[in-house]
Amino acid sequence: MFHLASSLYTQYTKREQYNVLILGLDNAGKTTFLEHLKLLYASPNETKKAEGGPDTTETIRSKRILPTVGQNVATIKYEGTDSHQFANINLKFWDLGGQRSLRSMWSRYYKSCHGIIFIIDSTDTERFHECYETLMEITHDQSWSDENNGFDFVNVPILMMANKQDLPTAVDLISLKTGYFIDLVSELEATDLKLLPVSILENQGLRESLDWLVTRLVYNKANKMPQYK
Ligand code: G3D
Repeated sequence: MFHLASSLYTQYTKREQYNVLILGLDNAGKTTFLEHLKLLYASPNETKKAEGGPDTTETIRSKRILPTVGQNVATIKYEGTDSHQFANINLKFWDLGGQRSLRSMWSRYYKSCHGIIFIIDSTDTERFHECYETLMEITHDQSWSDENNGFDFVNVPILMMANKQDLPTAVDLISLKTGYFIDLVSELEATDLKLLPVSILENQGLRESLDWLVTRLVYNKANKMPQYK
């Protein structure tokens, strides 16, 4: 009886873990994103949920965020805006660094990832084309083919975050979708891709973005099984 109760308890409290890569060019806001998430969501070993809002914006502004050399990893305990939806989910994030020299390492992580967040600096129009090319390389990388019946195309959801929308020089979502990234959006719209406007520094759109991503990760579960912790 004890064993039955114990296994039911374990079954009930077991958490699904999804691995998510945070990619994008250098200076896009990847490290700031991970640091802000750590403030907004509790880690799996903590019980109390951190509160979001202006406080986290102040904290993140006062932090000295250094460019990522190597990798920056953190796990959070996800809690959706509708708390009854998708309980018991951990998200493990990998910020791999965006300098050109580090990008060749990204593909090593594709096989074990369940989703990708690609962050764009919406003010850096000169590098939009580089963003486009980088995303094309990611989505068509050879390493997807091993688990995709030889079809070398991405098989996990991609969330594109158009960051720094708080700045007056930021290009807005409509212009990004219908202008700079029109080819990308039309080429990838049949896949699991979403482009959302955010300000990581100001905590605008972060929870909504994660809600979209988690919905898609769970939807893609049959294709890419989570780990159970
Ligand atoms: P990276 O990890 O992708 O290289 P970082 O990028 O997280 O180091 O961020 C690069 C710079 O962009 C940082 O400024 C950071 O504060 C800023 N940044 C990140 N997100 C936002 C945002 O939403 N709005 C604004 N205005 N700035 C943002 P510094 O000055 O430290 O280089």
